[in-house]
Amino acid sequence: MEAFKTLLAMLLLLASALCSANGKTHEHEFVVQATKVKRLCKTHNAITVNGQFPGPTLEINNGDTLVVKVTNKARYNVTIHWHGVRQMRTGWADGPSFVTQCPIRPGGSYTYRFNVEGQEGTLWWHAHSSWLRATVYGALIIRPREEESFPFPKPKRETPILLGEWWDANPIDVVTEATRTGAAPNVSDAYTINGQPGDLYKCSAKGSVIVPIASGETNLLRVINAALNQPLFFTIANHKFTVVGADASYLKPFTTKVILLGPGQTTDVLITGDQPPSRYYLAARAYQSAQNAGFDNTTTTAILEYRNPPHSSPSKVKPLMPLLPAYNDTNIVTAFTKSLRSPKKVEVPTEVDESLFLTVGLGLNKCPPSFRARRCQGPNGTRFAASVNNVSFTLPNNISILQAQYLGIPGVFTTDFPARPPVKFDYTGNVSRSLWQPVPGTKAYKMKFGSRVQVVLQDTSIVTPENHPIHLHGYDFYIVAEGFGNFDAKKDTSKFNLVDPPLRNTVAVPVNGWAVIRFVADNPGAWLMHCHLDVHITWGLATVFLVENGVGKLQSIEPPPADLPLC
Ligand SMILES: *[C@@H]1O[C@H](CO)[C@@H](O)[C@H](O)[C@H]1NC(C)=O
Ligand SMILES: *[C@@H]1O[C@H](CO)[C@@H](O)[C@H](O)[C@H]1NC(C)=O
Ligand SMILES: *[C@@H]1O[C@H](CO)[C@@H](O)[C@H](O)[C@H]1NC(C)=O
Ligand SMILES: *[C@@H]1O[C@H](CO)[C@@H](O)[C@H](O)[C@H]1NC(C)=O
Ligand SMILES: *[C@@H]1O[C@H](CO)[C@@H](O)[C@H](O)[C@H]1NC(C)=O
Ligand SMILES: *[C@@H]1O[C@H](CO)[C@@H](O)[C@H](O)[C@H]1NC(C)=O
Ligand SMILES: *[C@@H]1O[C@H](CO)[C@@H](O)[C@H](O)[C@H]1NC(C)=O
Ligand SMILES: *[C@@H]1O[C@H](CO)[C@@H](O)[C@H](O)[C@H]1NC(C)=O
Ligand SMILES: [Cu+2]
Repeated sequence: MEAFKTLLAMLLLLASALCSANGKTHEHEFVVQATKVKRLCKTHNAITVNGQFPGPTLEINNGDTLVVKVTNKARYNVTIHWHGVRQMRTGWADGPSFVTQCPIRPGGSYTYRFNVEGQEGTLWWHAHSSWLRATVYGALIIRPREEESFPFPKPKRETPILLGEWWDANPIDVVTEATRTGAAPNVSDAYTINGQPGDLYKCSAKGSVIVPIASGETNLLRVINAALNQPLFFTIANHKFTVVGADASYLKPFTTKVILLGPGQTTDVLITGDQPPSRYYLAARAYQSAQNAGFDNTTTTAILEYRNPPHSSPSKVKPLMPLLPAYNDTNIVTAFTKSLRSPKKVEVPTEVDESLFLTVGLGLNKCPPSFRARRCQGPNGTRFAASVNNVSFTLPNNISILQAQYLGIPGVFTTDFPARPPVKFDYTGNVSRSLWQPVPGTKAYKMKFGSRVQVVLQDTSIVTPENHPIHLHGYDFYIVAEGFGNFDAKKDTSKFNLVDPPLRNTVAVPVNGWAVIRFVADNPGAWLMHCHLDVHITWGLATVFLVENGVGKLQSIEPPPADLPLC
């Protein structure tokens, strides 16, 4: 029997290898381990991949297959998510713990196998278990197929720019403390560029990241917001960006001085060495839309340094600092977001089979009678919560949702997730206190294969309005409209861009506003949709779309890999 199973697994492997015979296969080993990392004058035992921080950059071409064996030598459960990869029929390789797999336990391993097809640009990978992604992340670069080229002049150099968030503490302790007290977690102590805080922080100048450029050349920066909890503005002194892509889809190029990335989002920009040869800071700092909430108000920098051969670098010059938008400059965010367009007319579903209206926002739970006061240190003795349509999502802890769905195991989740808010109210107004307490649940929303789906994501002002970066696993979607206040189908539908909207995997829902996305449910599986501020997913701002198998030959999820971790 075992031998038969092994044979079957090998045959399946062979079959999937043949299916993706167009591209190359890249094999990698990731060892998740504690590594000494010195930042802000102190040495921490950070969890890293292969001892690198940030982790290894994966470089592939469109159409290639990735095979990554992850071995867990750390003391925490871990999983890896390939952020933005569509995972067509390979949901077992998506990674969110207890959604598509049980975690890889300390000492265990799991091999993620998947093909990347029809996506070009910059994605990334990160841990999807507790707050491990604070230090477990890296870039995933997808270049055009070998016989094809970029839809812009070939850049002279390409540099990944990973924006991160650093705690002068163990991030797992930070989230554990918040879960215990019910209060907001401690804010970070630094932002980082490629793992380094830069010149404006104590003990950090020596490690400052240098981004080389030469006069006249045009280079590609692949900017990734890997921060846990903070949307970030990013800019360079005296230079302009030409935005050419986001979330591994190309955009109609436009120029701007500053870009905004919510956690999870990527943006590809071209920069040209058209300034006097010198040194210029690249800088990132917070866009903070929540009111009365503490945030990390520091600025991370790297240095754009002109290196014009045969002369050596002007390394002694003090770099020029750019102006950054004010932390609350929502107008800049709106102007930037409105500039994003697909390069040409795209196929957006014009009819809709599934129409969902989802409120996304925070909540406060009353202190349960059995809890001591020290466990209710949220505002006025409450505990922080968050929800989608008033359901505060709780993960299973003994099986993944995908396994339960695949094997037909009942009692793990229910499929009664509401397609609209259970109570209608003035979402962005002065919301009555009686509406502030969401209800915990593991509820999923089922949809038929091939459904044309529209989701209205509506921010609420409960506790505070806030810009929420909402990420959908397994899909890219078109953002057909965004606005402020309450979405009004009568008034707003006529403004939808069904011609050239941007295609993304994460939408930054405007603070006290809404966004409308559309996609075709052509990928069967269990797909997490959640706020990519880790503090909010910790509080329950998530739900799961269960996309059923279709009837066609390539419309069913593949069988689970033999080494899928079990609980
Ligand atoms: C959070 O911040 C408080 C106040 O600075 C500090 O006492 C506490 O140790 C911090 N918690 C963690 C887990 O670092
Ligand atoms: C953020 O820090 C700057 C100094 O870098 C200060 O001027 C500003 O008041 C701070 N803003 C907030 C909201 O803390
Ligand atoms: C931004 O915050 C400053 C104070 O830090 C305040 O004066 C200003 O009015 C705020 N701007 C907006 C648009 O809220
Ligand atoms: C806490 O209570 C005070 C006094 O009743 C009130 O003014 C404040 O709005 C409350 N804060 C929250 C977040 O509920
Ligand atoms: C998992 O746990 C739930 C609730 O804790 C329980 O009802 C269910 O039977 C368990 N399922 C499995 C497969 O162990
Ligand atoms: C919000 O409504 C409450 C009553 O529900 C009222 O006491 C409060 O003053 C209102 N706040 C504002 C800013 O209108
Ligand atoms: C959420 O559900 C709880 C419990 O039924 C209720 O008290 C609360 O008003 C609901 N809130 C919203 C926004 O629907
Ligand atoms: C690690 O995962 C296992 C399931 O595989 C689970 O039972 C255990 O509680 C997890 N440990 C932690 C610390 O979350
Ligand atoms: Cu959020």
